[in-house]
Amino acid sequence: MAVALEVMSQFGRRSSLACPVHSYNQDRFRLRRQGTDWGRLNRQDAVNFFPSHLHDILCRDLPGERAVLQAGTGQTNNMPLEIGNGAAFVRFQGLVFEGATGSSTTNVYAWGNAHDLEFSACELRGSQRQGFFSEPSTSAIQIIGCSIHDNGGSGPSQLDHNIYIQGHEHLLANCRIVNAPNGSNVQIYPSSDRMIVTQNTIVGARLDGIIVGSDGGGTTNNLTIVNNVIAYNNRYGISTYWGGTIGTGNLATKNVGYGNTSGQFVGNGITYSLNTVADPRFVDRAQGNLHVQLGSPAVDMGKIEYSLPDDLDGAGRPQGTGPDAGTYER
Ligand SMILES: [Ca+2]
Repeated sequence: MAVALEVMSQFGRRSSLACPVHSYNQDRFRLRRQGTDWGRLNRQDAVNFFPSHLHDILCRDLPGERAVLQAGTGQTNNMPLEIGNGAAFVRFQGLVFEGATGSSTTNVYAWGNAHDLEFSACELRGSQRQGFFSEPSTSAIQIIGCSIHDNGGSGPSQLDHNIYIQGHEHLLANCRIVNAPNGSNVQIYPSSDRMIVTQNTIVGARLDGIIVGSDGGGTTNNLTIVNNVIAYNNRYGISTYWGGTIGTGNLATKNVGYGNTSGQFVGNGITYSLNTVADPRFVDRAQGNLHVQLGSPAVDMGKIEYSLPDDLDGAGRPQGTGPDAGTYER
């Protein structure tokens, strides 16, 4: 798989990219601004451009704008972003990744030894297959405060997921993850270690809210799923599939599960503790408003050790007597 990164602004006239990144697959990286091809950047260009930020690069939208990174067409540039071997300490903020095409594709593809990446306040939408995909060799990827929705639908039945995550020490937090029409919202499989999934609202997958598992030589160990609201998925809230070794050290606690068609918290290889099965009382699920009403079981039930300093709207956490489960604090 390969990529071309094209950057366009929804607002048309200005670029929305504050800086180019340097850590990339340098033979396959391209920036486009208002139809003007900046050409391929090589590593030295980037070093000259940001000499003091060689190992701490921020790639974000400009104030008031929202950059959209789209896939091209064809197998050589079918993913909006590929970030691989040698990429580290890069933060992507406020960007939209959309429209990955092809038979094996994803809006964001992390591979090789890519590590210490951050995606915050981003949106991943409309991929033909996966929304986000990371290989088992990646580590320390943080996906925080993102909206990840409506990815998948063109792959084999049940094999497209909003997030298909593998690797070590990843964090998935404060995200709104909804509508996976051909799979699960989050698939943690088949190989990961020490991942944390906290304070997400996970709704409306064809299959599970979160599925955890193994296959071949890998397995999923030391996973913590905490402070999430997982509701109205069309199979389980959380479930497991162990095609290989059953994982150890996996814990799901302080989550709210409700309305998942086949069951809420099931499967061996995870210790379930102190989860709640009750209606989270979304404000208006039909209209996509997944804030919770007063009296929701999600309110104040979260573990403070896994709570972020603010919610998806930027409101401070915790409000009231404790942090809420899910993406929104009240
Ligand atoms: Ca609260």
